[in-house]
Amino acid sequence: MKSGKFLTVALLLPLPAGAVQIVPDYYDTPNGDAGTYTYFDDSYDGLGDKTNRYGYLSGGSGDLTDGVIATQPWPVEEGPGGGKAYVGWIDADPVPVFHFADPAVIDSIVIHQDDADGVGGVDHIPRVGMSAWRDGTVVFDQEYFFSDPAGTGPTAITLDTSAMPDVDRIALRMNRLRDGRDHWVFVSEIQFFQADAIPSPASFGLLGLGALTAAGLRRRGPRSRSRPRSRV
Ligand SMILES: [Ca+2]
Ligand SMILES: [Ca+2]
Ligand SMILES: [Ca+2]
Repeated sequence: MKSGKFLTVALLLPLPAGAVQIVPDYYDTPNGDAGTYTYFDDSYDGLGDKTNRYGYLSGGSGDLTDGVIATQPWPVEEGPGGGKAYVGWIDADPVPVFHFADPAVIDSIVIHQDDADGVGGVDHIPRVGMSAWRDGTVVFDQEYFFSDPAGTGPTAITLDTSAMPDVDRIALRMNRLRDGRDHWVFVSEIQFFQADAIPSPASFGLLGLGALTAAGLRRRGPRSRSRPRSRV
C-alpha cells in the first residue's frame, strides 16, 4: 500500500479554515449499483470488479477519495458525457471502510452527496453510523443525524469527530432515507480533516508548502502518535 498522504488541500479543494486534509491510504467498499446509468466506483484501483453491482472492492482508492467532488445533480453527472463522479447505492446502506497507514488525528469528516430530494429516488443521507479502530480495537462509536439540507442538489454534511482519539481505520454506515419509498444514496467524495495542525496565515508565507505539509504530520499532545502499527 501507499504510505500516508497528508495533503495541504487548500491547493486542491475547499476545506474548513485552518484544516489539513488527511487522505486514507486505501478504502474497502461495496461497489455502487446500476439503474438508468451505472453508478460505480469508476476510478477504483484496488481488488474487485468495479463493473459488478455491489461487488466488494478492497485495498484501493477511487471515486470516494480522488479529490473530485460532483457539482452537478446525479442525472447530469451520471448521464451521457457526465463525469461519473458519484457512487450510488440503493439495495443496502453502504459501509465504506477507510484505512490509514499511521494512526491519524481526524477532527471532522465531510461527506459530499447529492441531495436530490427524491428525484429518481435519490435523496439525502439522514444518518451516519461511525466506528473507528486503533490497532484492531474500536475506540470511537458515534451516530450522526442530519435533516434534509436546504435546497436541492450536490451538498455536503460534516461529522464532528474532534473527540476521537488517533485511529487507523474508520467505517461509515451511510443510511438511506427510510420513509416508505426506495431511496438511493449518491456520494462523490469523503474527506477527512485535522483541525489545528496548520500554521497561522501570517506564518504560512514564511514557512511555505514544505513546512505546512510537515505541520500536517504533527500530532497534538493528548492524542500524540505513539508507535507504528501493523495493519489489521
Ligand atoms: Ca470523488
Ligand atoms: Ca462513479
Ligand atoms: Ca433538500
